[in-house]
Amino acid sequence: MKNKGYQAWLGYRIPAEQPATARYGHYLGRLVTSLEGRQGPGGTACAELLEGIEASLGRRPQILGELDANPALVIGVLGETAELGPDALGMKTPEVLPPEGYRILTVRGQSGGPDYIALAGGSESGLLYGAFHFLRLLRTGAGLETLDIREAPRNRLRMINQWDNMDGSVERGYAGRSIFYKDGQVLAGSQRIRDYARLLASVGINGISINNVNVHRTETLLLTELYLPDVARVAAVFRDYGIRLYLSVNYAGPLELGDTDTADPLDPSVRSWWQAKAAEVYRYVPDFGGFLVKADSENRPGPFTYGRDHADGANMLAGALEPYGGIVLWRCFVYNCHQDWRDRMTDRARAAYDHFKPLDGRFKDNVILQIKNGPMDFQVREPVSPLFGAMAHTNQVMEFQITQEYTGQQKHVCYLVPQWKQVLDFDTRLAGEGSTVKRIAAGEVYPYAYSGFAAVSNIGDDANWTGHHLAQANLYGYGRLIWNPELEAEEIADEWTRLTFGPEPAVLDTVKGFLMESWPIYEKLTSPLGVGWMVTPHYHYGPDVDGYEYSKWGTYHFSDCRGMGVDRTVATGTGYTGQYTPEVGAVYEDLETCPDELLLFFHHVPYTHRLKSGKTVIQHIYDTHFEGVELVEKWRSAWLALEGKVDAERFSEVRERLDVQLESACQWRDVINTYFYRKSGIPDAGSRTIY
Ligand code: GCV
Repeated sequence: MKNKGYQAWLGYRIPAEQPATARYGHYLGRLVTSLEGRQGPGGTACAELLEGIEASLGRRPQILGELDANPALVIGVLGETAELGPDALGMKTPEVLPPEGYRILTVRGQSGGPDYIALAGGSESGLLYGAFHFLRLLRTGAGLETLDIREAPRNRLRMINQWDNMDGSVERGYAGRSIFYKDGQVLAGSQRIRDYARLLASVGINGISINNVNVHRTETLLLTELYLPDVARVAAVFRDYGIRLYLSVNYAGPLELGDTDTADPLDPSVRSWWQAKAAEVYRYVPDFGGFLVKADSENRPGPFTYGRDHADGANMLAGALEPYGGIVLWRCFVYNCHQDWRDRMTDRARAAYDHFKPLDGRFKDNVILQIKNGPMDFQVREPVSPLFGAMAHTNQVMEFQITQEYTGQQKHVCYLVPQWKQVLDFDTRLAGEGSTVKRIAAGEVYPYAYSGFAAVSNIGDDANWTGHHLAQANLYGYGRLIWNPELEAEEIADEWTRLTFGPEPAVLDTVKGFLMESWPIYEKLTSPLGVGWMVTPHYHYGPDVDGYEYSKWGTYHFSDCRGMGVDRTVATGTGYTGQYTPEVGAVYEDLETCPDELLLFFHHVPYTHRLKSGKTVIQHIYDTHFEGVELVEKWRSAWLALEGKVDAERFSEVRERLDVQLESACQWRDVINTYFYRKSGIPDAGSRTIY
């Protein structure tokens, strides 16, 4: 018997008390389709509907090749039959569906006409997304009588990046071992991979890179005959779910495999090696997505070694993939990781912009720069990267981190959709007012040939995929949000909770409440006012205020007996604020207008500096740390009150994690408060216990 969390949000339980469900039999007893048993996303859509409807109705629908006089669900690609034609679906040309879009319409039989539900995709992938939408409706007990839905994804690329290594470990993985590899082998035939593809497709993901961006010796061999047959098998699984497969590649691959003497991107032997490699990969995987590359970053090889720049490097790979329609996702996480902490003017936050902005216009059309959402590294709170949107002539995708490296490692609940939502809504002003991140990512501000999102996955082989049951909400939420960035974080939390735990009001309110409070709680405990990095080095869990302070990583808070924070102003600091448009930069530059939550990211201030909230910085630190623990204590009682309302397995597994979270919260409170009390000598106005 699998863990209750294994089905995640796809359990297809129907709430028995919903009156609407009693009427499902009217349409769902019969499925009109030509896709049964077929391979590809259309066949998958059909299989998912059959299984999901059977779980709802208690019986499998009858399959028909054509609609007759009786009500039915009719599925297929738009225009495939008259019932699925633009006229029947009330769609006047030219407003046809984009390939990944779908239409769901209840066609009420008027004057003797047919009575059916049409589910049409712009392509088979669109149909699959529509099928999952339809099943969400069933699972939440929605009525079917007046469906009138038209959906299409706002973003073209909707990717997941696995940071899985072939020894079975997962870099920054907090949910067990890899589902893709074990002991140097690809688990190509694994059911787990298929079930994962299904989870991803159900929230609209259309691309996946299956190995860590840090590509070591064994993973370099993924591009060779040794492993390409396995890669092809994995690609075939994802293909059935409309998801294209990508590989992370080692920039120095030809050199490290001993096939060339150099990895210089302008060297003819290197260029022809990659060309031959691309041809070989496409022989195995004809719809291969392309390469993801981490170059000249954190000691990985790259074009800098040869005096070349990143446009030279990326274009060389892009040229090799071009004949096959493949793309290069080139990461911009490039900075000096051997910095001298004594040097206060070198600013890691500036690095991506300084490296890449001057290269705008030099990249080939099939290169996409992949830019982390913040200028540092997936901290609890960072401003939006000034590079995003700053290159009008270079395709870009934004990279999020679903795995909770700096946000509680799936021991703490930390629902990240509200954080991402703030990023998406941020107005860069790069092409005037309204140049929000979500519009740039969707290719609505500049005519990018490719754009969208990528994110680092949070799953492993733990029975419930994500370690913490509630961390599933982040994987779900990522997919839903990048499909439609207008969705609210709370709406997604509500949807996920209903699908995962059912409609019981007490459970719904409590779980949704946890999700919505969770990021602010983690911020209260760990990263006052945008400063970040006060974590145990390397592990990034638990407090160690000076752990990175005298290190080479460029991640400092500069706390002394008077104050703290990083001066990133143009006037007196590193000049980082100057990388934003003047309107945005001015807001951060000025202490008066800089938002409290980012104050210490942009300014070094005395502990007695008064925030907009009216509190001093030091009192804010004390208060938020006490509040953080109190809130987690409240959560614990709230969860205990759900005993009997949540299945015993998930109840006790979540309770265990909450105990861990509470203990960790106390540690954060006491270490941070004590550290800053000892540094500043300023007592807490509330006279609470500080050590
Ligand atoms: C894959 C951070 C993480 C690394 C990660 C790196 C990256 O530095 O700590 O584990 O490496 O980001 O995004 O490349």
